[in-house]
Amino acid sequence: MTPGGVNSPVRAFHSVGGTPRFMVRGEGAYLWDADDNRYVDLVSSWGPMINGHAHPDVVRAVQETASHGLSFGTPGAGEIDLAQEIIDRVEPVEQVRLVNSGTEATMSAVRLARGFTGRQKIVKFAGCYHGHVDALLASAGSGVATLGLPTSPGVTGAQAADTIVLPYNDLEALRQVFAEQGDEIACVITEAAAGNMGTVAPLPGFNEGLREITRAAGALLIMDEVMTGFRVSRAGWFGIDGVAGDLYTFGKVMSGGLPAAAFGGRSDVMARLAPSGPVYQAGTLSGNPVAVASGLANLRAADADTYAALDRNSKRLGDLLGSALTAEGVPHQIAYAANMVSVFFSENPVHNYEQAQAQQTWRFPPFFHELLDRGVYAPPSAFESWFVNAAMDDAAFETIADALPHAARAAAAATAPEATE
Ligand code: KE4
Repeated sequence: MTPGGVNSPVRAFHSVGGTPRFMVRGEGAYLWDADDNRYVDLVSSWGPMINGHAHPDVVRAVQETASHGLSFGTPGAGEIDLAQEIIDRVEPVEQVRLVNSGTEATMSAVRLARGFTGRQKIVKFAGCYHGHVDALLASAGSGVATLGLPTSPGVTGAQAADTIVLPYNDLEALRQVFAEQGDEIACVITEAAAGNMGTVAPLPGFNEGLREITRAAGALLIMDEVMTGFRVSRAGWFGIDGVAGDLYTFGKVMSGGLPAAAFGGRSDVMARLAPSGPVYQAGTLSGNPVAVASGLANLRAADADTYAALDRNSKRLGDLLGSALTAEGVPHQIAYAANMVSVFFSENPVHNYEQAQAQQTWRFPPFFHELLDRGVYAPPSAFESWFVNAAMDDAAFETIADALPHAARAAAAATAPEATE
């Protein structure tokens, strides 16, 4: 019926084994599966649900908007309000175009950067995932890393020929590439903080270096904030380090859980987009009134207390993870990028994809399943970030704290697979 039984590979539990849970309901910090098992949700739909599931303001906004019709294919007031909310929050963003997924956002932003600069080459970093755009799937993170795919069949040499892949957090490698071919490079696209190889924060000065090197060469800097946007602060990662990109991509939180995403940035660059300019980009359901209502309500429900709760809950989760694994003597790193968090089964800190891949991933499946069996739904992959939400209360953390010693013991007892010839 559906390849692999899922509509997105990382949901298939391939890297952890077992049977994916079919979730039927979410409320606050919890999900329920089709067998009425309850879980504390640490995936939050891969980011959007910062206010928890079925937040009343979001549900009401969706219900009210839907009652007036679902889609008109015309401009509508809601899309202006959502664009304004994004512009008000992220100072370098002067104009916004709404789309339906993060993939569409990054695909469109890269096309715009090429159109604006008249250049062809793009730079991305290994382990960063920017959606399943042909030109960006090389050495990608998330599901590509989870399934151990080097890149993806179907992406032709021509489509990837202009993509330069460098190690994340390596400014020297970037300087070298720009010294050799800087005048051919349209853009550098980076996750403002990497969350798709596990959580890997930019080292101090890395994002500043990207800004300086791209500006000097007349290339654009695309900050992919699909995951970090409106989660790590009300202004996303820009609110953390203040490094201004030329273009941004957003999704997840700004969708409230419905299909909505966006790209935006400098008005002189965005002016090149059709119909103002020649760079074509379009979408039947772009700015869909119901999706826009969901995103707007989700953003408006996220006040200072929400962001304080996200920060507090992320630290509390990380502390619980660390103490349980330490108690069982399991080699691990608890990695943070603001309030994004993940665990690497590694003796050493992880600053790039090669180091992430070197972790003892074989410890993850038993760890994951012990949590799952005890009512904690963690991301089913060692190459993902864990997502807290503001609805997590003491009861939720008690469930996590009760499950973790069992999960840590399972991780400790895990044995490395026989080395294959
Ligand atoms: P979507 O096309 O999945 O809406 O967004 C792609 C994307 C772009 N940029 C970043 C930084 C992202 O994290 C993503 C999507 N993230 C993954 C989670 N690691 C989506 C989960 C999935 O593929 O099912």
